[in-house]
Amino acid sequence: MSSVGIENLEKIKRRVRACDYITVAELFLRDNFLLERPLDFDDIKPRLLGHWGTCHGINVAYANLKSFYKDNPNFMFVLGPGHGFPALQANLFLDGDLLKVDPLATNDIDGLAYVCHNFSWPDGFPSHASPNTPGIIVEGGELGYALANSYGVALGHPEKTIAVLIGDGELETATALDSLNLKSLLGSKNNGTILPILHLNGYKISAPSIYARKSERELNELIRGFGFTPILIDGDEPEKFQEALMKDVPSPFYILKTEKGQGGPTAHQDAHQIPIKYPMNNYDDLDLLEKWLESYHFDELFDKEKGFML
Ligand SMILES: Cc1ncc(C[n+]2csc(CCOP(=O)(O)OP(=O)(O)O)c2C)c(N)n1
Ligand SMILES: [Mg+2]
Repeated sequence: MSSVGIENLEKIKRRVRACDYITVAELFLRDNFLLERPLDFDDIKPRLLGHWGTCHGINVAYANLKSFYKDNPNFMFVLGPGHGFPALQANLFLDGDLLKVDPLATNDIDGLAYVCHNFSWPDGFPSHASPNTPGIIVEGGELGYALANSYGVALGHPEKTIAVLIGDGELETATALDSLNLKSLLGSKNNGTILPILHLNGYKISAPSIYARKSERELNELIRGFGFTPILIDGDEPEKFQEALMKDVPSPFYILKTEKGQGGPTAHQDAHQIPIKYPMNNYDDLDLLEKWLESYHFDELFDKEKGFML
């Protein structure tokens, strides 16, 4: 029997579904954000530019951490793979954090339309996390700095807990890999707690990541060598994630294993950026996108006037 309440687990799942839907809507849609009529070519952005593959894992991590740490002011989430901005933006919108700095991001259909239409759009939001993103300390685009920046923020702040999501491709950068040594240098009671989460989705752009090709034992030994205790979260079941967060071990290092592009129409190596190429002028692609969006049943999660129902 799980010690995590069923109600909480359901809430986490609904939140992930909502954020996955918004992520896909940001990437593809310029109109018809609630699918109130059949999708048309005119509803699709003419130029599709963004990254899907990393986003489901980000939504899973965000929802689980938010549920566990609630609104603890000393907790912080740092995202390494800033190309996953549509997922980050979906979460900031859902929590009302975007609204605090942007009065147009209201919790209703107008706010949803604003967030989705303007993602990766001229004079709108960029495609990657940027200095305009509320709460940002790591700009998207250049991988590798998330861990080092987080250790910097935690320096002299023992009250802080910072969860840092690192891509498995990102961990191949010299910066990210060597930042694991900061555990020996700065992992003291005078500084805050760093919780690294390796997002083991198997791939970097289209090639397999080195860490995903290591055996579980080999990867665990590597992590132990840096002074951390590896904790595998195999799959995106919130029950497993919550139980992992509850584990009382020194210096945990979570390994979140998901499928790259999970929930989308293509797997792994084809899921990195835009997994459906021509929904703006090809009926098969348009149909595929419509089915993908419908699979989240967003109408159960969002009301036009009242906003999120989670
Ligand atoms: C320092 C650096 N090198 C290369 C890139 C180009 N790049 C963008 S995304 C990406 C793949 C990242 O893979 P991973 O960290 O595994 O993220 P995910 O699989 O979740 O997309 C790469 C290499 C970059 N952004 N920064
Ligand atoms: Mg990866």
